[in-house]
Amino acid sequence: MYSLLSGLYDYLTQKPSYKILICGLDNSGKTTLLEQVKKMHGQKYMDFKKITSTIGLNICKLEKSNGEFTLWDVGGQVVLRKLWEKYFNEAHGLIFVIDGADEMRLPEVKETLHHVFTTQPSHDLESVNTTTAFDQLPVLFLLNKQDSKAFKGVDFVTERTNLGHLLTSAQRRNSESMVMAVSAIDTQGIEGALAWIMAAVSESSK
Ligand SMILES: Nc1nc2c(ncn2[C@@H]2O[C@H](COP(=O)(O)OP(=O)(O)OP(=O)(O)O)[C@@H](O)[C@H]2O)c(=O)[nH]1
Ligand SMILES: [Mg+2]
Repeated sequence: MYSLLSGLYDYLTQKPSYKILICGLDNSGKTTLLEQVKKMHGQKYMDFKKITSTIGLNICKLEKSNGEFTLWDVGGQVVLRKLWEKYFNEAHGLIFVIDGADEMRLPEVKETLHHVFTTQPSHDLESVNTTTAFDQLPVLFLLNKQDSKAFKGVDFVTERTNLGHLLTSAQRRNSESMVMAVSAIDTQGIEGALAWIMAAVSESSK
């Protein structure tokens, strides 16, 4: 009887769990951001100076009143980008990190965004449905390195990467998108960014 009641209690009090994928070009600051989030939440984190380019997957779990959120940080090197697809189907939301201080790589950001948001996942090529894996997910575009003197600003980056067009595209009108500036190093904007993606993810899963 006790185990039945405790099972029922667990079921009723169970929080929904959500997965949020963090992707973007190599060197944009995804892992630094993830480790900073851990630090801000009193979790064990890696010394930022010791972070090297990601090959596998880094994870951070956050318990919030509206659910349990798992952040997945994947590698952004060219050869690893095709692996992002593996996580698309399971993700409830996406954070796409852009180095806002690296003007030289903005054309590559533009090309990658175009690929991610307008190309079908390879296993879906036969499908007649022309939406991409991300069209239905809330997406937060984070312009990182706001602390840097070379930071270009939201308007400049949005224009150079064609982000504005992407945000208003027909496919994305059904799901939430946002652009925010942050600094993974000095924490500027991170709290607001997390609050936005968590609220968007839990709302869109209702
Ligand atoms: N100034 C500044 N530098 C940053 C910031 N965030 C990350 N960096 C630096 O950017 C470099 C790359 O950071 P990573 O976190 O390894 O980048 P990543 O996106 O995880 O790279 P991959 O794992 O290769 O995809 C490091 O030298 C970081 O210290 C930031 O907010 N401001
Ligand atoms: Mg990394």
